[in-house]
Amino acid sequence: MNDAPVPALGELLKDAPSNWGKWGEDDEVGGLNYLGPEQVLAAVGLVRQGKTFCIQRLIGDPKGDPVWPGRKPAVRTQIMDEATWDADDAPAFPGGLHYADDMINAFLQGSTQYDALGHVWFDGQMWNGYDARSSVGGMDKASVEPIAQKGVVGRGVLLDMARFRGKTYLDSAETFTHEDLLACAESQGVELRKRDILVIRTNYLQRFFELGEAFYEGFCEPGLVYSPELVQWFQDMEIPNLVTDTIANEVTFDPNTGVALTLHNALMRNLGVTFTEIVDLEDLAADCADDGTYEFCYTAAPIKVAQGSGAPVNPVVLK
Ligand code: UVW
Repeated sequence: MNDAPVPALGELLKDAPSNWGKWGEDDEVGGLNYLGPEQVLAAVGLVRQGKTFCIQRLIGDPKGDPVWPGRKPAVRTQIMDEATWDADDAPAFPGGLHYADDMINAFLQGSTQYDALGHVWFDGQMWNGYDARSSVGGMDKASVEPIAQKGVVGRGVLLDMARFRGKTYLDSAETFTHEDLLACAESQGVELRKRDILVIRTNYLQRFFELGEAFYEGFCEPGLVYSPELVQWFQDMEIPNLVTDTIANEVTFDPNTGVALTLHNALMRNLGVTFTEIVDLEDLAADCADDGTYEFCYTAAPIKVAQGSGAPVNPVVLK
């Protein structure tokens, strides 16, 4: 990084493309509007082998749950189990019914998740120009609720950047561009088309499973890096949904400007591209490498959380 002062997002993105108003002044799902019946039917037509891949990470994985710094992994608490029923004051149900109950206390962005379009902002405005004050006490605008209500079905394409670069996993702060995605697709023998759901594998979280808490020292994930050309490419390609196996879908700090999470703003806030993060692509990637088929029907429905800034999800990929 150079020594120049870090620009404000408003300055950096002042001439960047925007889709505010494109789907009406009340829109809350942005680029998911690109996924209509035509895209759903085309995606379903890609199901040829009957294979399914559930790409959520395991909440409560004994290896640990990687989360954005400052968040905490979900905690599952057992409330009732067989011991409950041994107690003197145990509830009694006719017929001898026993059951187990548990609960989780979790950041909505603490595992595999969809971000609401209003999840990030700058200069007091979020997706579609909504006032950022509408986030106070719960998202009254651009929450995850409309995304969960709509669901996501479309043609997904896996772009295995780790394999493409001949690495077990990408390095911290390693970047790639839309041109690298195109080169990766070409090497995999798959074409990227308009309105595709991009599913990008870095396998970077393998580092978390190897290092544990030391993973967070000097934290800077690898990923896509901002450029005006990249943003224009997403706009021209009408990309509805960006799915990756990293915590935040892009290089954490732009090596050119020092700005944090530029693409969250250029793509999510400005264009309405929905972000899906922390997916587990290992089984899917192995299968794609095995059968040479990198396109599939991608489906996902985050759980419905009123006013949520995001929601957990277990996307299902069908081949
Ligand atoms: C932030 O935006 C801080 O995190 P994420 O999109 O990874 O949930």
